[in-house]
Amino acid sequence: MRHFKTLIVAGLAALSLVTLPTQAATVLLQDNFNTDSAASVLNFNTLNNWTVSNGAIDYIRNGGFGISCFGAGGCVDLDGSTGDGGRMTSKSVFNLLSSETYRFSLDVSGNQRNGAADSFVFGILGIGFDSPSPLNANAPFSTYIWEVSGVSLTAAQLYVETSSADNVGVIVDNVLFECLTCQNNNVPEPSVLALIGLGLLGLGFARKRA
Ligand SMILES: [Ca+2]
Ligand SMILES: [Ca+2]
Ligand SMILES: [Ca+2]
Repeated sequence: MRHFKTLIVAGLAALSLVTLPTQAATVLLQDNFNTDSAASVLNFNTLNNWTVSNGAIDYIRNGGFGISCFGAGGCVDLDGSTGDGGRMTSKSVFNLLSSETYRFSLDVSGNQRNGAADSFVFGILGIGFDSPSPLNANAPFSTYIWEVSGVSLTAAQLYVETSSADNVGVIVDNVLFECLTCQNNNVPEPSVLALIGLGLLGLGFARKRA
């Protein structure tokens, strides 16, 4: 019983290490696509934070192929160059709690290359998605927001996908996934949970030895 108590105290200490100052929302994933590659790459499949499936995407450096990203840096043409637009799925998985509200937002423009209007969807696998109206080629960047609450799901993954199949798709930049209601980062990413677990193990062993 006493040992159990010790573990709880150790857990609280470990949690306090990853607690950030009070803020309005807890950022769970943020990606501006600025460091994935130094150059534009067609049919790119090594994004830092996303896996590509169900087709292909192109990685764009600002100005590449005549495409403007949201600013300097990089972004994604959601329809690569294989005639089959792709799906990006987050490598990070999230433990979503039904008591919290989450917001998934991203900046998206039209294809910028005079192609037909393009559809896209973005959402969370296993929960649902938002499907904005198709974007005309010259539609400027706008921020699209989808909020979800009252759902409980472990290993939730974000995704963005297009049905475009003509090699020119919507341009995606600045993905942000936040918990709007979480206090004190009480929904850490699994990677952080793992670190806490390791910390607990270490502290447990240290206590035993002492
Ligand atoms: Ca960017
Ligand atoms: Ca393309
Ligand atoms: Ca298209």
